[in-house]
Amino acid sequence: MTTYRQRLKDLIKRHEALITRKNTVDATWDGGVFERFVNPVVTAEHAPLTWRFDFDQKRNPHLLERLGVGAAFNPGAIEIDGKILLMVRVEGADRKSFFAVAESKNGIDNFRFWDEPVVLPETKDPATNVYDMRLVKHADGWIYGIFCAERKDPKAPKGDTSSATATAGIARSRDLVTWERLPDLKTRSQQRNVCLHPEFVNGKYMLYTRPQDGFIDTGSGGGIGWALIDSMEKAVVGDEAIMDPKIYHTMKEVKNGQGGAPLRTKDGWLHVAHGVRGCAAGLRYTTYAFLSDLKEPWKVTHRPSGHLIAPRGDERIGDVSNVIFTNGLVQRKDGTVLIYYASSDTRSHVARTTVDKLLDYVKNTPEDPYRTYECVQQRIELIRRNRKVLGGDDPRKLLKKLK
Ligand code: M1P
Repeated sequence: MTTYRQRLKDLIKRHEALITRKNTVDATWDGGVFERFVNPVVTAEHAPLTWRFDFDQKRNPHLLERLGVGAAFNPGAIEIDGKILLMVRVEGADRKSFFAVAESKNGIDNFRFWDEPVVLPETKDPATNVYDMRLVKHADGWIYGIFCAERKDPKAPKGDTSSATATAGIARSRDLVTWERLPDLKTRSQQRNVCLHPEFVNGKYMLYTRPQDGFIDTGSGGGIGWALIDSMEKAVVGDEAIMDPKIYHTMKEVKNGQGGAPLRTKDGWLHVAHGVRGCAAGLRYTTYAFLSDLKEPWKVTHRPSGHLIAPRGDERIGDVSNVIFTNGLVQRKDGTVLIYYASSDTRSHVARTTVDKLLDYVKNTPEDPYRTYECVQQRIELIRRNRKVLGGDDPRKLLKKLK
């Protein structure tokens, strides 16, 4: 039998080894638009041992886990003073999510949680669950966190213990430690995946929204919407329009939602979002990118077809399988872009690319023509152009020339 002392030593050593393990580029991935990494950046096992175990030997002689953590996913992301901070959705074994900040110098590995989770003040109508915070450093000087506040549906018939409502909760901070809770966003419909645009637009705050008729089923809603609002202290959406609709037989045929705040680039606002389609296995979530106008960010100027990041290998399996979700991306000074994404509502990963590559991707990937026939034409055009470049159809001939 392992002694208490031995178990304690093993636990601490294993945890430290996990946190400090180096992450390396996944050499088997060759899409070119972004790099994948071999390891996730944050997992449930990254949660500090002090959040999970009672280290008082008298009270816990077997050194059992008292408050388990099941998942660490859908992180918001921000760079402050050269460090990458992730606002991770940590899910307890009790299924309640809470927010906690994990910090790393390079944004690729060595993410370590701060000592305590975030204490997010409640409103007068407390939410049962909160999750998926988009962190935005706004031009007004505050760091805003907009997240989903979930409550039991007050209209649910007796015995229905699963119907819920989704509302956009709003909080702001200067340091990610102390948070001021503001009233929830007022809108006509339910909302999830709401994100604040980082700059004022026509002197107002701009929100990316995702109106939905129900908690899961978006009904007549489901696209990425936008709205200008006067104040964050009393945030009320009046007019709301859809800028990126859901579309039949695409990877966003069921619903879609803005990811982290878009990045300002010379050619427009660069967005990474998620799209959902249906299939026999249920819903399939992937991420996609698009570009919108610098002055009128609701005008989408470039829509490359298909997904940017889809579940691959182990990423396909988890608490909610077949899901890649993103709500955080960071542009570093040197032009590197770190896209944080979660796989299957279980763990968090990073994809690394550059502004240049993403702009090339969004501007030069053809749009989805929405019909097989047209898609084949697109591909034949590519093949024929390549034939001219290669002087044939077989890239292996190039190998000789390259030697
Ligand atoms: O389970 C997959 C995702 O489902 C929801 O996203 P959406 O609102 O687009 O359906 C969210 O609950 C998200 O957290 C989750 O990852």
